[in-house]
Amino acid sequence: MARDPNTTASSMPSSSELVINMVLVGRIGNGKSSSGNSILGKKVFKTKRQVMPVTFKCEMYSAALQDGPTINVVDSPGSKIKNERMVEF
Ligand SMILES: Nc1nc2c(ncn2[C@@H]2O[C@H](COP(=O)(O)OP(=O)(O)OP(=O)(O)O)[C@@H](O)[C@H]2O)c(=O)[nH]1
Ligand SMILES: [Mg+2]
Repeated sequence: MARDPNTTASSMPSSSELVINMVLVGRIGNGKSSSGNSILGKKVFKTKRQVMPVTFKCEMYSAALQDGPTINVVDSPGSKIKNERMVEF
């Protein structure tokens, strides 16, 4: 994305003021919750190796990286359909 040439460095947020929001979506058991734990650097989302779904409702946890952005991660229940078909909706 092109940056506004009138934007000065002083008006840009520092990395510690940045907030990154992400939502994890995908098929059941494809590692959404595990990925969320890795991204946040802590084990907050429940993960399990099983065929049946593990996550049944959306949950959000956050982490503030030292001198870095705040990251909000929303984990979601898995889809029963293939990812390729999700983009058709
Ligand atoms: N080998 C391997 N295993 C993974 C990876 N990511 C997750 N797993 C394993 O896959 C299993 C399911 O991971 P979850 O993170 O619970 O998957 P999920 O997408 O949250 O599952 P649901 O909540 O049921 O939709 C766990 O036993 C994880 O340890 C990966 O990148 N590689
Ligand atoms: Mg899960």
